[in-house]
Formats: sequence, structure tokens, C-alpha cells
Amino acid sequence: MRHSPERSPEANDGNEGQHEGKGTMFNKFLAAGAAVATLVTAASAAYAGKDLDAIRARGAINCGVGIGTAGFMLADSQGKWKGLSVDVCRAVAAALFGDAEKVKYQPLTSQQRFTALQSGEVDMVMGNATYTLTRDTALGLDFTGVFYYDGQSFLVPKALGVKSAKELNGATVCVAPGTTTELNLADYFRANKMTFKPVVIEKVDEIRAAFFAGRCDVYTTDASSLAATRAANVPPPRSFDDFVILPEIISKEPLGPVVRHGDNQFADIVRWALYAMIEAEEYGITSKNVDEMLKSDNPVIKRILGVTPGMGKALGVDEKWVYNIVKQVGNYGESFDRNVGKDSPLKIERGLNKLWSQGGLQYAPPIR
Ligand SMILES: N[C@@H](CCC(=O)N[C@@H](CS)C(=O)NCC(=O)O)C(=O)O
Repeated sequence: MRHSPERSPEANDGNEGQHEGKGTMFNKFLAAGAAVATLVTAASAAYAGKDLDAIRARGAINCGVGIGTAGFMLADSQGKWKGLSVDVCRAVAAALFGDAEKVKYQPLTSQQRFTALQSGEVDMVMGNATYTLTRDTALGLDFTGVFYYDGQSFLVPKALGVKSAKELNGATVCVAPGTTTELNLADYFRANKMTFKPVVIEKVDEIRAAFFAGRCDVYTTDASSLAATRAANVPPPRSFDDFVILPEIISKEPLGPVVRHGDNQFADIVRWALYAMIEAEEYGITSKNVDEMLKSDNPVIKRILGVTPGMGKALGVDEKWVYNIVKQVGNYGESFDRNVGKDSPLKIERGLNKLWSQGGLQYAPPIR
């Protein structure tokens, strides 16, 4: 069932079929369109799962996020959640409801996030969760992509005089439980024949407080989170420049949206909402120019924005799903720059998170 609808749309606009005679294109187009319509209807009916039904009936997505990390997930003084991770929840709501505001945020610690997802307390987790085999299988979860390619590092006070992670033998290290961080830390020190004393604290604000109070020499987590901590959480009179992130990146931390096993259609919507943000950046579609782009002659852009219908129907959402995401949330690059990149206090480089076409790893499969 799932295979058939994918095959037919390939013939749709003829822009990759140079080997085919022009005269046959239009007929193929009509035939393919009819086949897609039939198959897509059957597929959507078969895959409308109970999670998606419940979300639709509720009228909002329950999105699990962290406790509070600048640039990624942070509630402002009005209680409005903002950040790159939050924007993925908003993109899913824009695709599903045409309204990025239809999200209820549930702050969760690293220890709570997957249990909350398994129990149905939340529909998806945007808690800077690393995509790993055991989480994807034994925990009964599904990662639907990678919204940020990260890696683990170490934050130390400059006064410690340490220049490399290799100098951390015997250090006291603050770390959160239930994380890949905890496991990598042990592996790294063992591999480098060093010892450490862990200080394990569940809540991120309490970890930061412990670190700044000197209860540990080092704070280790994803480099993105260390950059956020350094930019937003250093208590005066000390400031940003009193701390350094060591140069070693000791792990791969591909951070992804997570859903439960069992509702493939909802997983598809979460997967493609993120891909839509990435694809929009690749085709130069921004929140500022998306209305202009509706008039584009480019068949790819017409299909992405639903001017040529079909993609919304295939996904089981409104044809304007990508338009709504880009208009209300922005494309991936806009969200990155605004929240964690050059237009934010964090000033994180795009690095691995550049588009594939610009030397990075961010790559969306085609919306077609
Ligand atoms: N990516 C790692 C670590 C992610 C993680 O949960 N880190 C926590 C503890 S430092 C965090 O940054 N939470 C952010 C927050 O609660 O705002 C994982 O998936 O295990």
C-alpha cells in the first residue's frame, strides 16, 4: 500500500524525464494523477492512526520540550515558548491545523521525556534528544529526522586554566541522568585512561546552578546547550568570557523529533514538517517572500507550496501546509539564524547544519 502512491508522482511534471518523448508527457501526467488520487485516498484511510485522531479531536499538539535552554526551548515572561526546537512543534501544528500556535508545551527533564511520550502524556518530544538505536527500537519510539547535528563537549571556567579535555583527569563533572551525555562521558574518560567524579543532577537549571557555584569543575552536555548556557545563564559578576567550551567534540549527537511507535501518519507529518522547513530554505522560500513565491513558475516551488496540489493530500493535511509553515514559522535557515545563529545572542555557526548544497548535512528528501 505504501509503495504505490510514491511511484506515480515521479512522472508528474516531466522536469527530470529528459529521456522521454515530449508528446507522451501530458497523457502520462493525466494517468499518473488519476492513479495517485485513488491510491492516496486508500493509503490515508488505512494509516489514520489513533494518535492523530486524538490530536485532531483535541485541536492541539502536546509537545514535550526541555525545562529551559536559550535559543532552543525557553518560555518568555509571557509564557510564550520560543526556540529552534519549539519551532519544530510549531511547524507540525502549522501543517496539521494551519496554525502554529496550536501547541501545548510540556517541560520535561531528560529523565522524564521518553516515559512521558510512551505513556501518551505528550504526542512528540522536542527535547534535544539524540537519535540512537536503542531509543529508536527498545524504547518503542521513532525518530523522524535530525533538526540539529550536535556533539558533546565540555564547559569550564577560564580560571581553571584547562585548554583541552585531555587535561581533565580527576575532574568533578556535572551531568544529567538518562542522557547519551552520561554514557559518552564514561566512554571518553575510560578510553583516555582518565578518571572523573560524576555529579548527576536531573534538572538543567539545577545543573547550571551547581556548576556556577563550583560544585563541579566541568559541565558536559551537547555543545549547543553549552553555548546557550554560556550566552544566557552566567550569573553576574562573571560573564560569557569567564568560561570556555573546550575544543574536543567527543560524540555524535544528531538531535531529532521523537514520536511513539504506532501511528505512521502522525510520524509522517512530523517528519515532513521538518523537511518542509529545510526544503523551503533550499528553494529560497522565506516567511518574507512566500506570498510572492505563490506566483512562481518553478514546478518544484509550485508543488511545495501546494499551488500544484497533491502533496497535502498525500500527507493527509491541507495543501497549504508548507505555505503555513513557512509563513508562520519560517524556513530552517530563518529559524536557525533567529534562535541560535547570527541574529541571536548565541551566535552558533551553521557548521554541520548548513544545507547539503552549502557543505553541510541538512538535506531534505524531495517533496514530490
Ligand atoms: N542529547 C542528549 C542530551 C540532551 C539533554 O537532555 N540534555 C538536557 C540536560 S543538560 C538538556 O539540555 N535539557 C534542556 C532543558 O531542559 O532545557 C540526549 O538526548 O541524551
